[in-house]
Amino acid sequence: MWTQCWIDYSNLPKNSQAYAGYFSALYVDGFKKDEVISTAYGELKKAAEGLYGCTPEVELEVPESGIAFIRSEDESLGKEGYRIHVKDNVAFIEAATSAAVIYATFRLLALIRTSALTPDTDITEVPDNPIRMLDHWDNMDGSIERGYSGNSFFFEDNDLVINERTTDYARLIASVGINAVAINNVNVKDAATDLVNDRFIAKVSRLTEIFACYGIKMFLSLNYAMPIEYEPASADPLDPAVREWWKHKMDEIYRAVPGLGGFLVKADSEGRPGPFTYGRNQADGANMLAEAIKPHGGIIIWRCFVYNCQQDWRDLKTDRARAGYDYFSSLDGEFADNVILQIKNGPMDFQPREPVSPLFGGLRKTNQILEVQIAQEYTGHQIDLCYLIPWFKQILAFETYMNNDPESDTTVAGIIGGRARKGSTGGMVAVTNTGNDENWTGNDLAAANLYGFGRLAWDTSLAAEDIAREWTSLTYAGDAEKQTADGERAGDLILRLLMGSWPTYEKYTAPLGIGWMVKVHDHYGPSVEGYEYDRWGTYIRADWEGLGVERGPEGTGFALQYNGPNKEMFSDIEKTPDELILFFHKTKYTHVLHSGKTVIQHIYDTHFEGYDEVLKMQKDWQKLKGLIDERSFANVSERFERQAANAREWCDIVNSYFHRRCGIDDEKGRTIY
Ligand code: GCW
Repeated sequence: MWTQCWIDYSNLPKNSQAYAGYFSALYVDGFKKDEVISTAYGELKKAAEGLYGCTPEVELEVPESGIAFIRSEDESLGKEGYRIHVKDNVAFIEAATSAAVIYATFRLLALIRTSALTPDTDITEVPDNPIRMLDHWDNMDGSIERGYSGNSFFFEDNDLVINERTTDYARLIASVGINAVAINNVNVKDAATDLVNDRFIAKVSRLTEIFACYGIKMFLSLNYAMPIEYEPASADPLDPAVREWWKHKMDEIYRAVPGLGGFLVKADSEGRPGPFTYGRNQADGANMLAEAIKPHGGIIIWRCFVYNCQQDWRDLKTDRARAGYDYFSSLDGEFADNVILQIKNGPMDFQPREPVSPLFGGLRKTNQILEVQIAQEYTGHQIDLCYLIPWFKQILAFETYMNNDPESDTTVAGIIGGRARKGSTGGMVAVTNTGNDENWTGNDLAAANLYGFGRLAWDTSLAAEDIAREWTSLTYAGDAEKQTADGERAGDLILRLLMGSWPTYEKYTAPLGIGWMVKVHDHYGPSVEGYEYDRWGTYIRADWEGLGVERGPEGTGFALQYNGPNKEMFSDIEKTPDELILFFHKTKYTHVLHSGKTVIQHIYDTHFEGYDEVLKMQKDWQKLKGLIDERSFANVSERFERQAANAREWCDIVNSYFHRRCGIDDEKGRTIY
């Protein structure tokens, strides 16, 4: 069996009796009784049974106490927004669509379970992002690319799996406002190509229906090269035969799966085929598919993760960081309306710290989705604790200076939320951290990233700390209120660990924005020069004098891809923020940072501190013994043990590598192994 994470209703919240009355009746007005409304009712029933052992009666009039779903004509709520308010003993959910009722129901239950619903509650929430999506990198053999929580629950032995867990998953992600999911790896290989063929299409269709009950659109990753295997024997996007083939294919797919949201495409990247093979550009490829899918109302999500992965070490001009902008910025405005470009948060690849991709603010006439990764590929494989929401908040807040219009919101959040340009659309997607482990996310605490991503994508103004507090209260419920021996609330302790975890992780791993000092391919544990000597060349350029890649005007020129003040800031080593200095500049070990420390002393200090902080987290967690659920306690204890060993290794290897490289001693005289 598997856990229910933050929507487990077996644990009564504080003051819970005060809310019992809401679960006595449900009244529905103005909605057709479709499967989505039934799902919302089902959820209320589940909660009522779990929390109070009762079943809400469906009544034909507004009950004296209970919950009421009311269809609203208020246009400002849009398709997904809702109002929750309390009058007398009734909690009202007003919304224009049944999908919005689902989101509101989960919200209402969260308010109740955290004792936050009061007689004065009156909240209206409309999501900031039109698309709030999770991408699975699940393969059909059941493995997951960059998966750290078991195998896929969608696929096994080259077949689709549909069972109770599928529904539980839909429920879990709908509860935090997710409205789209792509179920298969963007590297579409072998049997996965057949997801759109007769072999699997009926099961694909059933899956879309399960998600649809929760208001979620399902997507598939598509094999761009598919027509090569058929009559056109080509994937040239401008070849009429190929275009025809796709039109027929899309007709056929949508006949069988009318509810499909569309397709996600990785082309011309890391060995995947794409339009470049035929001398065409990325817009040619995306627009061909967009045209074919248009009659069916689907969308094409086209990834911008296109770069040359075999750069020669002697080549100082080619720069992987430049690639996205180089390939896509000149195509701005050429993509069809039903194409959305999916852009990774940074110009490289989900490092613990990177600058924001200059495509945000570089593209002015193109729909954009921000892609982040909650699968902890470079942030500790869900062994190490790394609550990523504070990092995502910084990315969203980045001012791109896209235009000079003071009226438009040109932060990343504004661009993807469609507020920077009239008529644009977009959103946020995370490469998901889920698998078939009992607790879904490997480390119990990694579920805070799944929860947090959904909540943040819904409301980008939420504080990372508030999200973590909410998650902690919902997950540990009554236990969160207990006190440790030294008088700290258990929930506060967990919150403290979450909030400190990303800064700690950054400290003991790759400093000052350099990234990439990980073991090659596997990406867990340190290997300072691993990628320096790999065919998959991604360089840190360390020598006896300093380290970092020069990306200013004298170097690769990457810094020049930014607008106005950002371009100036990143071009100048003196103005570049400390945390990104090695990303942008080849920097001497003796260079004095804004913090007042030299680069080398910063490296020593942060690595020692980071390791110490992990030991402290591990010790703090032990204070929860006997206070929280035993399974969860043991799960995280075991993870902390491994994290401590990992942090020790990082600290020793990084410090000794740089000590030997530069010969400068630690000011504090600590032993460096
Ligand atoms: O982060 C890198 C991963 C690859 C992944 C690729 C991508 C799915 O190391 O495993 O492939 O990015 O985003 O396409």
